[in-house]
Amino acid sequence: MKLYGAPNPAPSPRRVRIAIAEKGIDLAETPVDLRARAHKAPEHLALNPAGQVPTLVLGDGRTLSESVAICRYLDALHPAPPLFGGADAFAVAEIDQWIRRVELMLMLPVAGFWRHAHPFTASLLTQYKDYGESNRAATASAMRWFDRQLAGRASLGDGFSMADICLLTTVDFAAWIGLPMPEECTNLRAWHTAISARPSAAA
Ligand SMILES: N[C@@H](CCC(=O)N[C@@H](CS)C(=O)NCC(=O)O)C(=O)O
Repeated sequence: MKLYGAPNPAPSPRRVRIAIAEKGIDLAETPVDLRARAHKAPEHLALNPAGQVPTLVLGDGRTLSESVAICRYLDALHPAPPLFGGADAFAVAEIDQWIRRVELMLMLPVAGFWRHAHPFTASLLTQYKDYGESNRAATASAMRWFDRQLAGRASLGDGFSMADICLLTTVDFAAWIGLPMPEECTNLRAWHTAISARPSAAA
């Protein structure tokens, strides 16, 4: 297997590296130079038609190119420790639910700000700055919502899971692009401190 990715602060490849670290899988990442637009080169597009990272290429040439799908595949190959709920039907569904909420409620406005308001992406598309800036408030509002959900909880589901990995990488990327956690998000901050202390978070 070959895993293509990019170093931090890119959040999606980091999800896979954290999952790999949690499971102790021996799989190094081959970096794709995003600044040089290597992810849009024909060789990479042939592996990942979205022109993004991460991308996993199996020994037989089949590919996976969504971070959560890659982690789900690795979880099936290396079930311990389970990151997607293992054999517990409710846990599996609950983790799916949280991952979807992270993607749709938080990652979407973070990505909207990154693409349409951040100077680093200005040369890549026509930016609609008003739309981009509107994602500041949407991101803060989503973080406050997660903060409320995390009251009295150490993880999104019942124990550390892929959902926590998705939230961690999104919150960290948001902070890097200038969308920090609102001051009053004490539950989210406590969760973030605890999850960041796991050795895998250094990935
Ligand atoms: N849904 C994808 C998102 C992947 C993604 O946005 N990757 C970023 C790096 S974190 C990327 O390749 N950006 C370059 C681009 O979209 O052109 C996943 O989770 O795998």
